[in-house]
Amino acid sequence: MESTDKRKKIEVCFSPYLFPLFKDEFDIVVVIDVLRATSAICAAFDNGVKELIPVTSIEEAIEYKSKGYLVGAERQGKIVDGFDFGNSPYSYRKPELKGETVVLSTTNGTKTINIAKEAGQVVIGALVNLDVLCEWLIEQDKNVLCLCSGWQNKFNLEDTICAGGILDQLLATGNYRSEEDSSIAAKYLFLSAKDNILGYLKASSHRRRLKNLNLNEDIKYCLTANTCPVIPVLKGDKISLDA
Ligand code: 3SL
Repeated sequence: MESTDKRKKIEVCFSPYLFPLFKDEFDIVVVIDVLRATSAICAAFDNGVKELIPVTSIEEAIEYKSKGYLVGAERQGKIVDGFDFGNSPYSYRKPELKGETVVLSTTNGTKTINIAKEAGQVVIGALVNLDVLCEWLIEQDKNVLCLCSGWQNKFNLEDTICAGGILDQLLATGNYRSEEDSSIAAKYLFLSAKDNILGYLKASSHRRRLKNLNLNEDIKYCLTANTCPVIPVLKGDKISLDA
């Protein structure tokens, strides 16, 4: 019997590894990599970057570099030798990047963006654009999957908390439903963390990894909600602002 429930679905997938189990049921995929790829992408667009090309491999990044593009590349939290910048949101806030096209390759985030495009419209999500993103998703009125980039296919706390924040706002409208335990877990993690996300993540694996690289300012930037009111969407192979 056909369901009479007309509400749209919102669910959370903890890692790209689990994505094949979800991918056929959603219209919009929100790719989340709070530390730091999707926060850096939001920072870039908030600064007026025109387009950003997310590439999976360093080989592709090298090819773009040889064609004269500005290219950022990060592996294991560090800038890859020979590239213009890495994955710090502050690198993407430089005035000289306004109006430019930038290429970016990161350990997990850009890989996840390229995986997600098989499934539906891809939009970039982070804590820095949380509220505007939720408003935009609600306007679209479609089935939404929050896809956490995690760390090398493993679960991570910061992406799950951000996904839980999105779920919380969409469910509050009464126009969405959610059934998966991953979504319930994400929502409860967000509710426990929301008043002090920085403190909540103190012991988290990637926060420790970045802290060891002296990237505390980046961590603070990425964990501060609603500083970049932008909606970056993937169109073909390029990310640009939703028109
Ligand atoms: O994995 C990624 O895409 C990066 O965000 C990792 S890092 O924060 O630059 O270490």
